Formats: sequence, C-alpha cells, structure tokens
Amino acid sequence: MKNKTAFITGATSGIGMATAKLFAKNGVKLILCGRREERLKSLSEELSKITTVHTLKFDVRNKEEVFAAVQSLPEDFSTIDILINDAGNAHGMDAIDEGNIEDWDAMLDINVKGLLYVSKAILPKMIARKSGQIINIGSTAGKEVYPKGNVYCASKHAVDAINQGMRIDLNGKGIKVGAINPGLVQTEFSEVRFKGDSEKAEKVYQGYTPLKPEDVADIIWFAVTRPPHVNIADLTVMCLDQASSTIVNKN
Ligand code: NDP
Ligand code: 8X3
Repeated sequence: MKNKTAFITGATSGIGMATAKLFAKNGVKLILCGRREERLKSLSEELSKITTVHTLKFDVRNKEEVFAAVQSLPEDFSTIDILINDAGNAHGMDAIDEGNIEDWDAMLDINVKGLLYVSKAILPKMIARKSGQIINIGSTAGKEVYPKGNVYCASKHAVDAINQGMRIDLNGKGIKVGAINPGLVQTEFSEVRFKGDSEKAEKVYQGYTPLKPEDVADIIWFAVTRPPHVNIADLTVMCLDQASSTIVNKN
C-alpha cells in the first residue's frame, strides 16, 4: 500500500478523518478533502509527519469546484488508486409532511449528487489505467427506512443503487467498487443532523456503546488490502447493541 494514493472526501471529521489517519499510519499517500480549511490544514500538518499529503477544499455540491479541484492536483498526486466517497450527512429528522425543503436539497445534493460528481471526475484515469478502487460510504439507512428518516434514507438507498450500478458498469475495467454501510457511529453526524443541538445529538449515542469512526476505518482498511482478485462489494456493520435502524438495546 506504500506507493498507493487515496482520495478521501469528508476527511475533516468522523469516519473520513479516522480513515485518513489509519491510511497515513500505513504509508498511503493522501488527498484530503472537505470544506473546513482550518481542519484540512491541521490534519495535513499532523499526517505530513508520516506520509505525503495534499489537501483540496471544495464543496461536493458544486460541480465546477469538484472538477476544478481534481484537475488542480499536482502531477505526483494525479494517479488516484483509491477513492473513498465519504462526504455526507443528514439534515433534520422530521415527518415527511413537516420536512424542510432546504434540508432535503442538502441531503440529496451532498450524499447523492456530490458522490456522483466526485466519482465522475476521478473515474476516467482509473478506467484508462484499468486499475482503481472506489469505496462508497452507504449506511444501514440505505438498507431500511426508519421513522422520520425519509429523505436521508432515500439518499443512502440511492448510494446503494449507485454502488451496484458502478460495479455493474465498471465490470471488466479493472476497478473494484464496494460499499461499507455502517449503523450508528459516534461522530459529528448527529450534531449536523440536529443543527448544533448538542443535547439532542448526544442522546443518540447514550445508553449503549455505538461504533467509533475508527471501527469503520478498520473495515475500510480491510477492504483496500484484499488481494487483487477480491472485491468487498457490500458490507454492513453495526455495534453489538444495534439490530436494525430502530432496534437499539439502550439501558
Ligand atoms: P461527520 O459529520 O463527522 O463527517 C462528515 C464529513 O463530510 C465531514 O468531513 C464534512 O466536511 C464532509 N462534508 C459534509 N458536507 C460536505 C460538502 N457539502 N462538501 C464537502 N464535504 C462535505 O459524519 P460521519 O463521519 O459520521 O459521516 C461520514 C459518512 O458516513 C456520511 O456519508 C454519512 O452519511 C455516513 N454514515 C454515518 C453514520 C453515523 O452514524 N455517523 C452511519 C452510517 C453512515 P466539511 O464539513 O469540512 O465539508
Ligand atoms: C447514519 C446512521 O441510523 O442515524 O447513516 O441513519 S442512522
């Protein structure tokens, strides 16, 4: 893995950041992406001590920014071996008739269209080299729907469909495509979903032991270190206390 380059969206927090740290420890060259420049800067300073790092600040919703960012990569970062499509989030948790249209737009634009733009920008060179791996971060919310999860679940069901579609269409082109679908992971996810209401956000993870972002990073690492003929196509992971989106053993 030492000579490989990974492009990680959502590297400024949670699962993406934990993945960046684990990849760095293993000598993977990193392209770290996100909107928060300060975080990109501090993560880059930290990880540059152990690997080579380039940062790209862009909003996955903005297709011009996405393509310009990928095109701006210096020569020595332009061969991308691994794409981790992690950037994403939930906005609000409301019954369908009470949902906020801006929240719906944000979830569909970021989780679905953003993932498509980034993949479209990176795929041509993978196809030309007949080599590469794409890991799409889905969710248990892409496998089932829970009350008031409507549009977030729809966005993650779309990721599930896109993951399958990518794998079908790229078959025979030497590119691995797979999804990792986590259940409840304690990150900034709920802070974002509940718009900074920390009390509400913390409650999501109380009374049981949720997954940590590092647990998911370990699985991503497993997926990218399989032999060349092995592709982890679709993997769901939950903490011990979670049985489904709605069944969580809380005390
Ligand atoms: P975090 O909120 O901790 O991280 C989200 C990351 O996405 C941040 O780095 C953020 O960076 C980036 N991001 C969000 N919006 C944009 C945007 N418009 N443009 C560019 N980057 C963006 O959450 P998680 O680590 O939990 O979430 C990562 C992924 O995992 C998401 O796809 C989420 O849906 C999925 N997931 C999370 C689960 C959980 O329980 N936490 C469970 C299952 C799946 P910045 O703000 O700097 O742009
Ligand atoms: C995040 C997990 O259950 O909050 O995708 O939707 S959940």
